[in-house]
Amino acid sequence: MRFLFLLCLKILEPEEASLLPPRPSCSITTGLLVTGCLLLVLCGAWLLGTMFWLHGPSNQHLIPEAWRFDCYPERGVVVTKELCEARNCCFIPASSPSSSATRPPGRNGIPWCFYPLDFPSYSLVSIEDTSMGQKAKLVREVKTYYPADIFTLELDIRHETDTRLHVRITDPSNARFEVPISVPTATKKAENPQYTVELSKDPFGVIVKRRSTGAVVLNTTVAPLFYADQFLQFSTSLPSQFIYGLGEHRSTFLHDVHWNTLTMWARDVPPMEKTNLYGVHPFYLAVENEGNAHGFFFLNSNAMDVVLQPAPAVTWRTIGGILDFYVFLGPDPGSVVEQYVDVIGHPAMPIYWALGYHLCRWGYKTSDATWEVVKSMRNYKIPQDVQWNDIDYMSQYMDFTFDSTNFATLPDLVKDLHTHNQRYVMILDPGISSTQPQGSYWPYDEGLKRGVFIKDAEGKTLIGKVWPGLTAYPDFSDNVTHEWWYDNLRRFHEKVPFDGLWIDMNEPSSFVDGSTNGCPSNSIENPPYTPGVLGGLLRGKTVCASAQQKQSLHYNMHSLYGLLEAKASASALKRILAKRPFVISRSTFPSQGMYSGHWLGDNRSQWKDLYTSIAGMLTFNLLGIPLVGADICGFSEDAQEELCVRWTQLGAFYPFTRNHNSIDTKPQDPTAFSPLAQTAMKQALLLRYSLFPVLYTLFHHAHVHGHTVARPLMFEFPKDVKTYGNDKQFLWGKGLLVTPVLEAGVDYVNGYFPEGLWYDYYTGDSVSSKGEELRLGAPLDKINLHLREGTVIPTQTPNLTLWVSSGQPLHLVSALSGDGSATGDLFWDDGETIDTYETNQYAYIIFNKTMTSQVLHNNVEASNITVESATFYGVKEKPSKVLVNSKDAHFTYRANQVLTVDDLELKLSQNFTISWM
Ligand code: MIG
Repeated sequence: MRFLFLLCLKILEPEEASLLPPRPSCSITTGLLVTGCLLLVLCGAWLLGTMFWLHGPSNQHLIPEAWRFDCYPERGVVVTKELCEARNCCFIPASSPSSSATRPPGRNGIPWCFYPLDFPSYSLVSIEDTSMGQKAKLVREVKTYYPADIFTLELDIRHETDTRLHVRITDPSNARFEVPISVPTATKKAENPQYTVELSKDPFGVIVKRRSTGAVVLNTTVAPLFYADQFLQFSTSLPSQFIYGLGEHRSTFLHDVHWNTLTMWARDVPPMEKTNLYGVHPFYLAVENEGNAHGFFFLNSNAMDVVLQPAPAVTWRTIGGILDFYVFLGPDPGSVVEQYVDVIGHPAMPIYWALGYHLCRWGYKTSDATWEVVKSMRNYKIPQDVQWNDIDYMSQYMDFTFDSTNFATLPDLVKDLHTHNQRYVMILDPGISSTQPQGSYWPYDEGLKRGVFIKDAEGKTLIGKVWPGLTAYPDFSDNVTHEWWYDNLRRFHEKVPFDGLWIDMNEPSSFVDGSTNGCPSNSIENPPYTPGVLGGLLRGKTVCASAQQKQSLHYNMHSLYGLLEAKASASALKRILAKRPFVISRSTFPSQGMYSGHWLGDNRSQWKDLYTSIAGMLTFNLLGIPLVGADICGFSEDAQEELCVRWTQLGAFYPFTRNHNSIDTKPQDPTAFSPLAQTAMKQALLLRYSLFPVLYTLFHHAHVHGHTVARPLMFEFPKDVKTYGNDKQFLWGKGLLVTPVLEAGVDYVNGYFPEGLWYDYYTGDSVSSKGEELRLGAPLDKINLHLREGTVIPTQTPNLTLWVSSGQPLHLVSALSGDGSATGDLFWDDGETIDTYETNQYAYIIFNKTMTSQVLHNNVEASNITVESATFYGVKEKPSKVLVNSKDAHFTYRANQVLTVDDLELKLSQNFTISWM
């Protein structure tokens, strides 16, 4: 099978392609030959060789269905032979049932109209070496079927690092829109690149291989290159069907490559499959057959389709900007993510309480009602760090106001939270009410004065509609707007001393399409090709594509709105609070992690949504936004008790853990349920709080090294194919495995355990897995947790807030590997000062071997933290003696090979050793 793919690929190689006749002939022989190719799958590779020689140049008809690249992607058109041939493409109704009449050809099925191998593309006409690699000139002779081809292009290949290749294709005679995020500028060509780059001249193409294995990680010769003003397209083969990333979409973690079109264009819509959602992330991670991984980042913000097909191959089809992409060579999945975030920016280190439990809902009718919930959480002694308010707190849903009747006590509530070491976060929507009497609403008056709002095509303030009625939209691509946003926040903070911000509706969302005056009719609003955006129009539920922003047309800037709002919000919070800013954003774009976290939007209180939240969480970790979680217990619909318990258990392991609920649904905070359910939820949250040192340290590694926090099993076991599709379990870091219950009415769960020793977190019982599925007991009050051999984690006695928890003594838990070793670490600082790592105000301790602690860095008073106890899982024989810093110590040993040493009172700030004999 693999051999066949290689040969089919071979057919597409440029030398052969250039021999083909200039006009496509999609005649009857095509059918025969296609059948021939299918036959070959059955009859073996030597036949293919024979066919190849026999049929020579006419073998373009051998293009197997999986390798047909769509020549007619337009939706809502029934593609006929005539329409197709007018594009000089091949028309062959596909054979398989997946292309039946119910699916219009060209959409999510085998394309009936596809490019012949000799479809005109660009050719490379000159090339020169540069200090970073090569520059070349590309020329197209024949125009495409889209207007405004750019016939001459410049190709710039930069060998930026040994694991990072950067390719840009630009129009040398006209500047085009480029995404305004800052990327590293390399100045020296990589010396030992892990990749090779080959260029095909005619047709032009880039082929990137992994040097060590020869694996083809990129090959753009598989389909023609398009570079028209509003239609830019290229395709590449993929080395396997294992591809991840490409947010934001509702799907399994591992993408389906069977004619799966993922459209990207920020959109306010409750998550559903095959629909563009809130954020845009044109990045994928792919696995090669040897278990190596690489990444691909297309730095482009225009509306686009990403088409996956079973060849396997991917097509990038965008309607603006330039072609600017990166290839990351990994070779393991974790390093791919590191290399990606080196380009887009590392995620911020969160303020400590960001990792506590957050409680929210839409529909607390008053500040007192909000306060009641906080009080009853305290009464029931359920951990809670942060209380939130949704739009209910505002006066007529206007930003920077609060309802002086129903939320009169809001300032008092916030003060009360602060005296209990708790925090307050409230929502802000971007739409600013434009209809208040002049002089009565500062944000709008001042915004007009400073010219901060997005303009329509004629240069007038564009008016849309959101919760407060008619609204104008701040243009966050303008620094003047950042200053105005800051001024608003500062003024409001004097009234309500909030601690963080929830930025919603920032796709940006509007209840009218375009504007209250509609949108002009032109090629920006109705491009020659519109990607598969929900509703079919760029302006659907947002502002006009032709609207004007400081940096460019909304057409180009649309999907950057959430990123730029988060940037403005984070910088304002830093100035107001002088602490690490806490921002959670609905719309996101690459580099968002530097400014905010993300929640997965308007899910439902259903078991299916519980399950898909894992894929969402893992995908955003891979996209450099580790501070992510779904609405625990579900946003819309009433949450059933059992679901809410299971969701709280899983949610306790979301990096960002917030229970949020829609208006007019039953309360679903932990206090709303039976004592049994409450206890189970409380236990799950206490468990999370006890693991705070682990989580905090993982965020440190995310911030400094670009590691994932919630991590798919395949990241740690990339050679184990059985982990590739697993999105029902995940790890925290390298060694804490979470196996949640995802269905109703069960008291067990099946979980996959990659080969090795695993320890039950609670008991220390070990299981040695050959790489198998195990059935685990899971009564309602339990979430299964396992430690991977070789892991040490620092835990703490939990309390009701992280402020209290984080002062408690540590308990070290070591899961020994077969040879008796284990490693772990701890990052510690004051939890809120900005840039503690960068300015050396932290402690960093590693734990290794059978247990020595090594204080690698100690620039804060971590000395007031002590290590109280250490537990070792997998101590094969009962020790006769345990030594702590060479002194005899008291210990207990259990038959399941668990050794515990108590009453240690070791100072964390000093190296220590625990050993036994
Ligand atoms: O049009 O602020 O996703 O979390 O509760 C709905 C009300 C606006 C959408 C958010 C949701 C929030 C809701 N918002």
